[in-house]
Amino acid sequence: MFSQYSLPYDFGKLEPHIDKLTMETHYTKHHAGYMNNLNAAIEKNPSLSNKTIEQILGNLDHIADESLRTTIRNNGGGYYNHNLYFSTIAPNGAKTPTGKLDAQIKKDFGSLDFLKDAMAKAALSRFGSGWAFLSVTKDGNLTISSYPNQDNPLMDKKGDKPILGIDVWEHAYYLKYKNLRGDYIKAFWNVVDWDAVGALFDEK
Ligand code: MN3
Repeated sequence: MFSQYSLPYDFGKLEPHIDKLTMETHYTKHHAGYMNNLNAAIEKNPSLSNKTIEQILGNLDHIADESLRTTIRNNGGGYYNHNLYFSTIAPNGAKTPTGKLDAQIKKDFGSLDFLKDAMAKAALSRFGSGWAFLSVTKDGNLTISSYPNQDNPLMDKKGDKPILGIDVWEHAYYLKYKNLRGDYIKAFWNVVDWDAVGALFDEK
């Protein structure tokens, strides 16, 4: 059984950048919904029960039944993506990366601001619902990508591991920002905890 990343702070703590109702709905309804649907699908298909979520999403083609594969892709992807999202945002998180991640950002993007611009562009240009991710490649470089729905880099089998994701489904911002996705993305940078992102980079 998969469980949600447990949020170590109250839903209102990311105000004014991400409002309380959005955080609460996003975590207790959307994220919990993906997790519950994933667990229900796995309960009916015990062969998946001893696998990690990374193993499951990296081998979707091993699931023969098309309907089950779609269920796992959407809900397993949603479960994984939201665990990443909620575990890398925090009130009073580290405002800038340090150590190895900082060095790699400078090497691959020139500066943190260039990285933010590139990731914001990927998030803004995603038509409809989806995500923009910052990932580590198997060679240890950083790369930015964008995916529709709840897809993510694990599904590509290239060995990329996401370390930060911007959720650009409207449920992530519409209550406060309405149609202004760009304003939400700008606000998102205020709540990223670069220590959490750095820890994921280091454990790659
Ligand atoms: Mn979401």
